[in-house]
Amino acid sequence: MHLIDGVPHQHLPDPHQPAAHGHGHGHRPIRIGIGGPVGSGKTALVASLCRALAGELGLAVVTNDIYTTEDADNLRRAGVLEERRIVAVETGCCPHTAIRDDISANLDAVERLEEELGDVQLSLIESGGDNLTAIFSRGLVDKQIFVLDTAGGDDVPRKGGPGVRDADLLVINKIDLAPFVGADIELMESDAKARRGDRPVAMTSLADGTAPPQVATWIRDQVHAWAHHH
Ligand SMILES: Nc1nc2c(ncn2[C@@H]2O[C@H](COP(=O)(O)OP(=O)(O)OP(=O)(O)O)[C@@H](O)[C@H]2O)c(=O)[nH]1
Ligand SMILES: [Mg+2]
Repeated sequence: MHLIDGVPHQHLPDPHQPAAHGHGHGHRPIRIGIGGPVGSGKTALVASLCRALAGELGLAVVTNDIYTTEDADNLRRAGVLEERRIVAVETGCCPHTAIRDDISANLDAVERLEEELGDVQLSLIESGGDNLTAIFSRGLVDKQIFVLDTAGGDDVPRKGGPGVRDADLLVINKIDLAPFVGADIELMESDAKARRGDRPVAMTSLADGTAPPQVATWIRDQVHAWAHHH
């Protein structure tokens, strides 16, 4: 049992879509997860992407909070996307459980939203803020972004961990704050790149609400590649 927008919800199999969960079925939209530590800028990134992409792509957004629907409320209040395109999953448990171990609440929410809206080309799923080891199950998302920030300490990329190392895109956010917190952003970028092989790193500031162009471009590329191959 979990809550979707505050309403108790039991996970029941849908008789019309027996094997609809996870990978490999039909022409569903690409699902991109956004994870990372508490306060790194996940919701700010989602908001900026909605501003940049809502005019060109059918969007759906699922947010995860442990006890509240705050992130979804913030996005609705910001008016970055039609309210009906945003759903909150309230898991009542550790954020990583809901995106990695027991993904049923999130799968229910995203499948339901995609079905209701009918025009979705990109679903964004924001994890609750967690620690450096929290990554999404590949049964829930097709690609994932991990968001760090300079204020969390410039040694974090060096410490590595699955998010830093394996996320399809690593975002190092709040570069505008680096001078105030004594963070060396060149060091953060080079440490991150050293752990990631060819996988991309984006250095960003979301302070003015504008989507970082390299992130928006990366998202567009993923959406187009997905549409092309499915
Ligand atoms: N200066 C500055 N502030 C930022 C930036 N990105 C986000 N913030 C602020 O940092 C705070 C946390 O941002 P959120 O987007 O809520 O972070 P989050 O990762 O969604 O947080 P949780 O969902 O609680 O884990 C907010 O007050 C944002 O306005 C940035 O690039 N620069
Ligand atoms: Mg958030």
